[in-house]
Amino acid sequence: MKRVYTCFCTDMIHDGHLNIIREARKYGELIIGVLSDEAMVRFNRFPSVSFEERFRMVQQLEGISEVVVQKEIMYDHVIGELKPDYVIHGDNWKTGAMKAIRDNVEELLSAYGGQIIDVPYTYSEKVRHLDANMREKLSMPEYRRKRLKQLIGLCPIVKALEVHSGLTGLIAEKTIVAYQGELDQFDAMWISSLCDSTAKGKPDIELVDSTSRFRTIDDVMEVTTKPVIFDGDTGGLTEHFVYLVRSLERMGVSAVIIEDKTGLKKNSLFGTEVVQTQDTVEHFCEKIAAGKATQLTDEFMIIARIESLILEQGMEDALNRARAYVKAGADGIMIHSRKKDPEEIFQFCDLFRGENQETPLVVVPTSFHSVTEAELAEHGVNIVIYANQLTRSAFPAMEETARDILRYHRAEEVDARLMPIKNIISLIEEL
Ligand code: SPV
Ligand code: MG
Repeated sequence: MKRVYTCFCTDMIHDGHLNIIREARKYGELIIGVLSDEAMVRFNRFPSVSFEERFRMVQQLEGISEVVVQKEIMYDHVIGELKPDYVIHGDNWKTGAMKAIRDNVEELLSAYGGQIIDVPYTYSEKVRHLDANMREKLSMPEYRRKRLKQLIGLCPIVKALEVHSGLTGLIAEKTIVAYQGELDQFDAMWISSLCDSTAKGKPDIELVDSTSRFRTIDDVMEVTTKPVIFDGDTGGLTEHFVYLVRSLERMGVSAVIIEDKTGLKKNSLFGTEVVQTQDTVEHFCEKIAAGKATQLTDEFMIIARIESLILEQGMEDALNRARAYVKAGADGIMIHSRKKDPEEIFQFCDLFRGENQETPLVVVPTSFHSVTEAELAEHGVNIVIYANQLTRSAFPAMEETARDILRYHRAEEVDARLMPIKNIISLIEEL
């Protein structure tokens, strides 16, 4: 009896999967691998049911000889172990990022004469409907809110990308790359005060009011499913912050990060070039505690951002504040720096982790951008935020286009570097 292998990374069984099973059985006995949650979040959507349930769901299918766990996206391990004669898959893996997986399987099978069976992908109305429902579920506040905590538990490091509109939200939601034999995507989205203000042509000084910032969150949430981390600036007055917490929680935001500054807040990347005042430990702790006392769900996170290194107050001050903020109830610590190299960030993380292994650590490597995610994870960082790169890449491109149209009095010269309208339209789905 020949051996056929397929991998399921799905929350529900539909006609497409049943078709694969039917086809596979024509070739031999079928072993199904169920992809781990860790691997699934790297290129697919977040599983809306637990791994155990997904495993049981596959076990209950008829006509299968064995169900195994597939831990990694790439098949090296599982093919090495099972040595299947065939690997069967929907032919949708022939294009896009998933092609990297097919290439990997092809190479592994060719080493011993195994073969791929590509089954035409089932594009039925029912499958489309089930898929849309699943996505809709992931976007609901009660499912989305808790996802950041779930991801911290799953990923070596959670990657958040700055978004400030529906369109940038779609980029964070849909961009998947295959590079050097790995697939990857962003896990979460950061609603930056800097970029949200910049998109409105305003300075980053807590001038854009919360109603307007909520509008941005709503625009993003309407077209995405990934969890949102909100840049809450200083959180404002404690009496106002508690209302902010309630509103964000209700919307399904996963976390708010507030920074320990007071008075007129300026962007941290100005450092000591402008007047910025750090809040007292006591007052900031009161704000954190008030927020924690207000929130209604266990999942919502209030992350305290320490500005001691930005304001050159020293490592000891940063660590003292971290201890105090955690004691006051902070669910995470963001440590910021505007140094070019990550040394002081590493130092803080190592010292903090020496005494606290639990509290999530967040960093924003804008200045110290040479640091890799793997290095950050080694120093105990849980969330990395790419806080402004989308805005900074779009701005010069748009400005150059405007200049060239003025220069040449027509649009031909710029056209070759523009995204075709067709591609923009295909990014945006219609119901
Ligand atoms: C933001 O993105 O608005 C931030 C991060 O607060 S930083 O600009 O580095 O201060
Ligand atoms: Mg900010």
